Amino acid sequence: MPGSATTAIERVGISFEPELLSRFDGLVESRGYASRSEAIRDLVREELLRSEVSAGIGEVVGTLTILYDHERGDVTHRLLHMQHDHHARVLSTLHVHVDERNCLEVLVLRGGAREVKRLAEAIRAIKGVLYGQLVTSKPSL
Ligand code: NI
Repeated sequence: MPGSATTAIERVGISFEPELLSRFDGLVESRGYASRSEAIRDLVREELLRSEVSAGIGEVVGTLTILYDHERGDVTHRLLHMQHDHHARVLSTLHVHVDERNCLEVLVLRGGAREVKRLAEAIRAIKGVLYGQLVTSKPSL
């Protein structure tokens, strides 16, 4: 990448039981990794991310996908107010009218890991929201 600093690489040795290594090699091949190292690095990043997000550490970016029945109670009104109350964390929304009653919405969120998780839980808990799934990442890994 132009302008980016050269990243130093440190080598480590990892011991595997043959059975575990064989299964891991199967995963490396099925996912199309060029090397075991690249696969291990991705797994480590993923686990660090999961651990830090679940501990509420740092800033996250992510999406909350929800499905709701817009005919149910005042769900549309509540969703709108919730998003305006947290306008600094809701960067964008995509709304699709799935059928006569159901709406699919994808919210792009950014903020502290704990706050984003709480906001997602609060939205998920609104009566009429039938499904909600939060996917988060760090702004950089
Ligand atoms: Ni709709």
